[in-house]
Amino acid sequence: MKYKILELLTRADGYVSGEKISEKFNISRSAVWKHINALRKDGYEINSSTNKGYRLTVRPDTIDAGLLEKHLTGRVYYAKEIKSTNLWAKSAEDVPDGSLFITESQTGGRGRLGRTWSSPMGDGICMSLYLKPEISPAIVSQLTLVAGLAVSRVIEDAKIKWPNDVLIDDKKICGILTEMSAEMDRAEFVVIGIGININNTSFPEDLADKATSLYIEKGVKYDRNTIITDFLDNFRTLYNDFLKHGFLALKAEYEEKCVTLGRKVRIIRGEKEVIADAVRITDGGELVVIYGGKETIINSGEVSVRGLLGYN
Ligand code: BTX
Repeated sequence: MKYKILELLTRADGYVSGEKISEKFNISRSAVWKHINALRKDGYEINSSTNKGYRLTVRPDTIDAGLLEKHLTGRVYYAKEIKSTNLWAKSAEDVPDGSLFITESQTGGRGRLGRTWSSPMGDGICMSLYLKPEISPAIVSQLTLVAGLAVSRVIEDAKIKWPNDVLIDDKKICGILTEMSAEMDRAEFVVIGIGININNTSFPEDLADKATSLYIEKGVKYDRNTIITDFLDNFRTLYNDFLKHGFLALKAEYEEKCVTLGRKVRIIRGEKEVIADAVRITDGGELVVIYGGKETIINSGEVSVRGLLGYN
């Protein structure tokens, strides 16, 4: 119940009267008071005024597992610090479909191809969604695109760099790493690891020119719980569309948000590098490029794509 009240206060523009809360949830005024006090104990600052009611003024700057669980079909696994939420999710047992592994800080955050993901304490969002979709392993990589699209809906001004980065002004604000355990024709489970830079005030020197955070871009601190719940709600809608209709259903929005298209990209395959023009996305979420006068389809698993203009 306290989370229902919290949501009501979060969405309200100003005060909400105790009477309105008690009517809406069919509980007594003293029960409302009890839940408000429980939220205060959790670190929420809630003003109360005899005439006007209650108003949420400050949210605690920690991940609120109970709140997040309301936006999931599975469970929340929370740790203050962990090596990597992807590794944690992959090694956990009896995990219900639609669960979320989340932490305040990773000591060994992982990127693709053995790269690392910087995850300092309390600044960003480091989380891994655990899903058991009934899909072929061949299309699991498309879930990276679904997650990227969900992030881009939640982060203002965000664009997608195919396949797995979300950028603001050509700087990386989010990275996505999708991993799976599969049999020949069926994915057993999929882990979608998502790192989003939220309240970071600066980055280590080697990242400073290519990474950004919401705080750096917008100049205000953001409530991570609100961003995560928005993400989860958007992801669920997109994921259901994807399971029902395939990536095709999301392609138009993805192309609209994708900054890779129309640019020159560098395609790196092992030691080999070619410069190509990125032209479109296929119905299966692959990137179509032109080089040497020919169209080639690039699958997200096999290459790194770097633009020639700046980092992207
Ligand atoms: P990626 O290989 O595309 O990007 C990794 C590269 O991005 C690094 O080599 C570095 O240049 C740069 N980078 C590192 N940290 C940051 C950062 N905080 N912001 C911007 N750029 C950075 C992208 O891989 C996939 C990242 C997934 C991270 C999530 S966090 C939760 C989950 N657990 C886990 O271990 N990984 C995922």
